[in-house]
Amino acid sequence: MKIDGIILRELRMPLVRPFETSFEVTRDRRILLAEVRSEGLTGWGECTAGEHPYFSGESTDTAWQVLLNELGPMLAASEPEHGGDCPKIFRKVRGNPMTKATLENAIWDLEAQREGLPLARLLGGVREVIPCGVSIGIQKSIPELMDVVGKEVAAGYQRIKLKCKRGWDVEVFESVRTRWPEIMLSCDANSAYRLRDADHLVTFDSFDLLMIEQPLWHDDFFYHSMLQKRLDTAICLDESIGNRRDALAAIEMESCRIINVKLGRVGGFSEAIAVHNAAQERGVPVWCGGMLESGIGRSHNIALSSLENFSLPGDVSASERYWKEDIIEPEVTVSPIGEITIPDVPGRGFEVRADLIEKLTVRKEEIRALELVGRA
Ligand code: OSB
Ligand code: MG
Repeated sequence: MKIDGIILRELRMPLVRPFETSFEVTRDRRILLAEVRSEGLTGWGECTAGEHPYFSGESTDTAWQVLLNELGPMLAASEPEHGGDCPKIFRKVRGNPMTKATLENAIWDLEAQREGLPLARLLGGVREVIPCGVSIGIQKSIPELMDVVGKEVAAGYQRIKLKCKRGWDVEVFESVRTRWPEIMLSCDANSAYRLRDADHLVTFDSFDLLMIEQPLWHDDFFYHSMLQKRLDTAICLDESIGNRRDALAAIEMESCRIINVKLGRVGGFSEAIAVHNAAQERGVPVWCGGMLESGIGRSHNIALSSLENFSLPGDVSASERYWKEDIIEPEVTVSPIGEITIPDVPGRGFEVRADLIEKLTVRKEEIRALELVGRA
């Protein structure tokens, strides 16, 4: 397909409530979207980089720069037939997976429209509905957390994940477990602990957690494998898994028993499918992580979650948990039994709300293919 134009936008979107992790508090999202035009169709991609380079080395600003000056020109000068052609097109650029995913996913989004296929089917997805969980940020107090958990359990979510850190862990798990002995419960430390905390982490075993997500360093396999030997609870790796090779290494080293697949973190749909397949072949279940996405990234996460080995509930939840108004139509909704139905229409299955997107845009750069080629 010939690329007729690429438009970058930054949207300012306030979250309906702040989201606190072990490393930051997010109130307002700076959402970076790429709109890729080709032969009368428009594909959309969302960059999942954070406002600051804290979760990974990428941020909204680094992504903007790399899209504008490097990846955009490369894509415009190429004629990709498939989303899967993108990793080769971007090969010269090292790192920057969330930035690459922005464009690659837009091409898959385009391809699904061109082929008249639901994006989920183009990716090889087999599920008609996906199981959903929620990721609950660190709260001001345990009573406030209990209210939030109560609401999400009542809404039907199948798995509750609690963000944790030193000082917000065992006491919190104890309270939630005592009140809800039966729910599927997990925690996510976002690298808040060190190996010297191993004795403390072993005490997490008494709360029947489905998993402990990324307890140690963001780029580590080795120390996680040492920790996993001491834990009954499964470790799930998020930050550490950047691609298929990482997944293979982590599985081989027994650094984890579960993998969180994030579409941006692994560089787009091609690598996400590769991680999924590698894990599936080795009997390791995966689930789809979230990065506080707008409806565009969310719709892509939903499509990805339709693959067979996404057998555990993901952090893919309803639009209303994040936004007063989402930028897609219809918004993402979750059924009373905690499921999202995979759209059975061509493309991503959620229309973009162009007027709302325009209204929320704080920065926009439109570049035509020719100019882009000149810059390459
Ligand atoms: O580690 O999963 C994470 C959000 C920002 C950065 C890292 C993480 C998260 C989440 C949010 O847990 C999940 C969601 O989108 O609801
Ligand atoms: Mg995580």
